[in-house]
Amino acid sequence: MKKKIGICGIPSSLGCALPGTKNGPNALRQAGLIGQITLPHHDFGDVQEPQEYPKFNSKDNAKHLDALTAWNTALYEKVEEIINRGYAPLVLGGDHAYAMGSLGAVGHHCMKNNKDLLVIWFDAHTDFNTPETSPTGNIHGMPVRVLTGQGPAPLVNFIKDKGGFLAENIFNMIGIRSVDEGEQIAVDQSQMSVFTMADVRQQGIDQVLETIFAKVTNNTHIHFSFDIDGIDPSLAPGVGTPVEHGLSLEQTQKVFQAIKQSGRLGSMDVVELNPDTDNQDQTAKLAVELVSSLFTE
Ligand SMILES: [Mn+2]
Repeated sequence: MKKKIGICGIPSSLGCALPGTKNGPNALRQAGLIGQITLPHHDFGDVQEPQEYPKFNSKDNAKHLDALTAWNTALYEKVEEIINRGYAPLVLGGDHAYAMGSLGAVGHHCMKNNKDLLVIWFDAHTDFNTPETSPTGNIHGMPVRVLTGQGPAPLVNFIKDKGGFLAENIFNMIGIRSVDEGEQIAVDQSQMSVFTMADVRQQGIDQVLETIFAKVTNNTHIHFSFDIDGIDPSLAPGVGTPVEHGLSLEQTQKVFQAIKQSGRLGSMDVVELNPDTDNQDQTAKLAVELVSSLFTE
């Protein structure tokens, strides 16, 4: 990366079922992430908990909608500030609901600067639910749908008012193996490129990465949304929503290598680390090793 890295944490787990992910930023820092980054960087600290915010009285099947909208607004503004000060944002979650604030700010920055945004969504889940299709009402299953224009009104309006929706065809998903029933219909009708674990097994990870990176030009800004649950839970047990039969260490490393070699990484989220379910910091240490590999010479 040519730019200096601007790190911030979002210590909240309101988008998922378990409370542990709010300690994700702290666990990543404790495991030595900042010290492992050898490129120029600055730690902007954690987003502060919003104290007063609008209440929407929404009847949607969407838990903590008011607070999550406020948290995402605060994160959006923090990421916007990091970008405006000339840094490439590295956001430490927190759960994946915070991709709305983070990727929202990145997306609008790319729109204003005529950059072609390409999102690599590394995940066990497509996160493409609406309140109608979600079995749980947990908003960390909805961020991609909200960013592309559907979902709970306060969140959809937040993205729309800040700068508009993102196009579906910029999303490239890897590691997918858990999609809810109604969500699957929407995924099939979407223009996203979704590579399931079955695709990875059939085509091989090299072919999958070749297909995705063929779209990268010298005007591409890659946003890497790294949900740790994309990795197999035997290697990364410390996540909020583990799903069996995920990406192996070698497959995961190949994804990271392809991103690094492209030279186009412009922003990143590291989400869903749950220290409560981790096994002696195994997952935090693995995440630090992988993430820091992108930010060294
Ligand atoms: Mn996710």
